Amino acid sequence: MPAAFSNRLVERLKTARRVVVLTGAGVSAESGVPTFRDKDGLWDKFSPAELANFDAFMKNPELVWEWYHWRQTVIKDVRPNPGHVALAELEAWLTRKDHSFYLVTQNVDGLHRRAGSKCILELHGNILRNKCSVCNFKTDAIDLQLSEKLPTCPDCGKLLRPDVVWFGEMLPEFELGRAMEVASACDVCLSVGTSAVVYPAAFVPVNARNAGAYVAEINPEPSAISHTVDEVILGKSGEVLPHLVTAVTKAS
Ligand code: BJW
Ligand code: ZN
Repeated sequence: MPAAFSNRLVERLKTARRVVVLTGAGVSAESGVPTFRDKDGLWDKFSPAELANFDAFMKNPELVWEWYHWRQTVIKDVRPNPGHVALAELEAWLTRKDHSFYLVTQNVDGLHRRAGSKCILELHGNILRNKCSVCNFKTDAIDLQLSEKLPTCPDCGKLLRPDVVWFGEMLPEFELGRAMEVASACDVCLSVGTSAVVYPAAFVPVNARNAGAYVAEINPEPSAISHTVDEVILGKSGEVLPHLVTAVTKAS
């Protein structure tokens, strides 16, 4: 039995003209993609200092590539879960009414797009794309043969790297700007499957709340921003979201 959400949230979503959802790694957990900060999460076994910043990459690109190549392989083999699908259904329902929906995601796995979501702002990039570590070259995933040699840029010859945002790096300007803009102008904001400790992404629900939106969090445990939101729904997104979206879209 999934955790209960309030009638107030259902009513708010039914009448909302602008909805923003921030998602994090927890949304993909039920697809089999590891989260970062849970027990047994990625940061439990691997060190962000050695893997998720530019200096670490320059120091040991073989190690960083080996880790990202493994994660790319995991992600290619998984499928969207009912939580991803429910968010795509909510978007379709709002769009049919000419209302707006933005899915702001910290996830790099591309599962929201594969589930059918359209209006997505990827704040931390996409692990299935690569880019040059020096110039502006970007490419959709190339099949990396890491056993031979590290991939290099066809334009300048320097190392290619995954197109993700590491600690200390700026987020993509358009996506971040638009995310903050829509967060500050929405009626309802959902924060789903994120510990909400990483900034500036965590500003999305915080700014939405400060601007007067009704903010609800869906997570199996409280997050860093639980105390600031209107409603905390303790549960898995793959269980809560389908029920919530059905209650909003199917009832009259
Ligand atoms: C379920 C579930 C289920 C489980 N259903 N839920 C001090 C204060 C404020 C900010 C800073 C600071 N010091 C440094 C900063 C800035 C830093 C930051 O925020 N650090 C904090 C950690 C302290 N931020 C940055 O550096 C960002 N850039 C930036 O600020 O640029 C400007 C600047 C530049 C230079 C100097 C200063 C400023 C960039 C952040 C990049 C984050 N990158 C990563 C890796 C991406 C690539 C990759 O995938 O390898 O992004 S780190 C990692 O954390 C990843 C995630 O997107 C991100 C957020 O994690 P998320 O998604 O919340 O996952 P978890 O694991 O934390 O949580 C999962 C949740 O799901 C849990 O709560 C579970 O309970 C739940 N869950 N099962 C629903 N079934
Ligand atoms: Zn280059």
